[in-house]
Amino acid sequence: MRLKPQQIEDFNSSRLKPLKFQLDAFSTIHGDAESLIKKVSDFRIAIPSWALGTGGTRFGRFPAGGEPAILDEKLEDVGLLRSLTGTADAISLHIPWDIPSNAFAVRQLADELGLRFDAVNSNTFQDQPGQRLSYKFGSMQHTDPGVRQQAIEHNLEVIEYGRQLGSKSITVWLADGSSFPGQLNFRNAFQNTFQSLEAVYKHLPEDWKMFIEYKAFEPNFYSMTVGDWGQSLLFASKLGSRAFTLVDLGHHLPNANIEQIVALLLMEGKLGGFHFNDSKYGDDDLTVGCINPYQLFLIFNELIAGMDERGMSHTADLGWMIDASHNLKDPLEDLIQSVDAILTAYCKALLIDQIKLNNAQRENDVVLSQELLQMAYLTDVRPLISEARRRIGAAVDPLTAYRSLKCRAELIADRGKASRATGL
Ligand SMILES: [Mn+2]
Repeated sequence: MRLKPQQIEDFNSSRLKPLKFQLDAFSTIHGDAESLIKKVSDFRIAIPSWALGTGGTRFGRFPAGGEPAILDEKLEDVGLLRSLTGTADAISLHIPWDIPSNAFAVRQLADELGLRFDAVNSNTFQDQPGQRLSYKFGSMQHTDPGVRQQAIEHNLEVIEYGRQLGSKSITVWLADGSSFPGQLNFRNAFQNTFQSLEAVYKHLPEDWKMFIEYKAFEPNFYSMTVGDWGQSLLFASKLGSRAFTLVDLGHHLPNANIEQIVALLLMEGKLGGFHFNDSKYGDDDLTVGCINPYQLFLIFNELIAGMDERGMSHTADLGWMIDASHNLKDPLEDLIQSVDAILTAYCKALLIDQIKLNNAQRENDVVLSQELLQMAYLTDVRPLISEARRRIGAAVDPLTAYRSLKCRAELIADRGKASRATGL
């Protein structure tokens, strides 16, 4: 399903008058909003190919109907998100769930839809049909050099697919670890993993980055070989200047101070990518900002301050991706809500007066420091986001547009009620 620019324009037309009124009110109270609107309209987020279908849990799966069953349909869905939001303009492929068997044709379709290819993702956490050796006891950490070599070769194959599509980075997330005390020699597991990562890193194209994603627990419950940002940073530092840590918001132990982690990784020039989602307990993969939007805002405060200090581009210098899984909601509605939450947190964090904050911190004015954050957080930035969207030809209210244009019904009519996404 593809939307015509006219459909978006028609949807927006009746909403422009109240929007203008809200924008004028904002400028009267807060001053000129032009630079904020510009930054929001420039922001871009990638969508993973596995988030377009219902993820389900290990207990059950309840498909939404009209799910994209093949890669072309996944691209079409992200194209739909791009038309509606203007912000979601890239797809992150998971290999082998989404192998681009005809890279030329896939690239052509992406060009037509105005999409980029974000980081490619390798998978050594499952055994695939016909695979020679099993990853049951890990992949890059494995005691058997043959298994490690197989995992290395898979990652090289993923890089090759990505290269054909114009990707510039690979994300490596390993399920490696142990579930029982005594099962694993931690030092050997680390060294084996490092040597395997190094073998992949040596073949990384010059203009590529490698992202090393950590996770505190699951599927292993006693130790994870890349279990936290310290371990990821250790691998990335040993590997070299093109290896970075990737932070997934759901991959920490409860109550971890993620904003502090982000601040320090940025300070060290080692934050490379970011996976957005939200959680109450563990890796819940819920809609971004649905549980703790204030934490998301605090994270963006550190991201912006850290990136500005290093002269980094908010748009291009970190890999932004939504990494969520949808069990109850229409996956596209969930992604629209996630994009909304990200832009809202980003825009609110842009409102923070960093000079005043720095002064208040220097003076140890705890109350004022907190107030400066909360004043920004409590400001309603929705009109700025709508205006940013209008300027890039997107819907001023993407969720309502998605519903009023009856997108899911059309997808079901095109693909059928039983169509199911590959992947999780
Ligand atoms: Mn992730």
